[in-house]
Amino acid sequence: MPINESELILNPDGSVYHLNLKPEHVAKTIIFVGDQDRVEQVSKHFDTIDFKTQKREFKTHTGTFKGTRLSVISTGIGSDNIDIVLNELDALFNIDLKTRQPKTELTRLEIIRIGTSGSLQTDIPVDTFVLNTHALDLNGMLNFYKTKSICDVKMETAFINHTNWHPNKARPLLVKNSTLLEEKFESEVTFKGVTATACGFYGPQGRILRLAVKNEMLNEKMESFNFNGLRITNLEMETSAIYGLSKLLGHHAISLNAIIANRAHGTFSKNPMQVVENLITYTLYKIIE
Ligand code: R1P
Repeated sequence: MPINESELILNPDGSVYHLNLKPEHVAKTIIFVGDQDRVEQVSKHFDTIDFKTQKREFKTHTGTFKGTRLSVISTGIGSDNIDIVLNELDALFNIDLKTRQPKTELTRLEIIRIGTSGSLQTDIPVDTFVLNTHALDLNGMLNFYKTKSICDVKMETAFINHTNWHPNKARPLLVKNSTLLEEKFESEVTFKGVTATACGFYGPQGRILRLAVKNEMLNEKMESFNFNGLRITNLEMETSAIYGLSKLLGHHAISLNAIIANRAHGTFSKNPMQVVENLITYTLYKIIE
């Protein structure tokens, strides 16, 4: 059965609805950044830029870096956007857009997030890099999919008990990165650990300006959580959706974070642009290694 026009929406030129992309516009290795302005910050390093487009917060540049074909796409903020980006990217490769049928031979993409994030640990200071081995979906997005095969139920239960997670909130699902990409991108300069992926920036990450939060202890509980040596290193807003959907769709994914805030110390980087620039260069050279 072909997928209905209402479910897989195409623009008049045949491109996918939100990303404005056709299959030939995208490389199989794709860098995700949150901020649209970070797309240029990455593609300024390319030898060539062969394709550019933008719709809403989704900006894409495709070109080559030292001869390797790459795309860089901005996802905007949040896991709701990741749901759009990953499903539409997968459709470009793994659904025949003419017949609207899934292909039998699937393409596996490599997805690398270059993000910014706040550290929860006193020993992971600002201006460092964190590579996430796992992500804890605190935002509820993955609960809409059948995730049983990809989650670590034991660790989730330990987290629920340790943090007194409210029973009416969506279950925090724990998903893993691609081991292959972890081995490729880790080095002596990367801290490693679990990221917690929140559904907001203030209350959902325990930031109190004028509003009280229900669980004031949540960040401290996350900081002290330890499951067989795995600890929660950082908080951001996309990685669990990237890891979960990539696993379900059969793609490789890794999330690299420039630590620009330290929540335990209450500090913020004096030069966040520089640490992001350093992570971009680090990532590009690791891709071609
Ligand atoms: C919040 O300021 C945004 O920054 C972080 C969070 O995940 C959220 O998207 O990541 P990016 O810098 O990749 O957008």
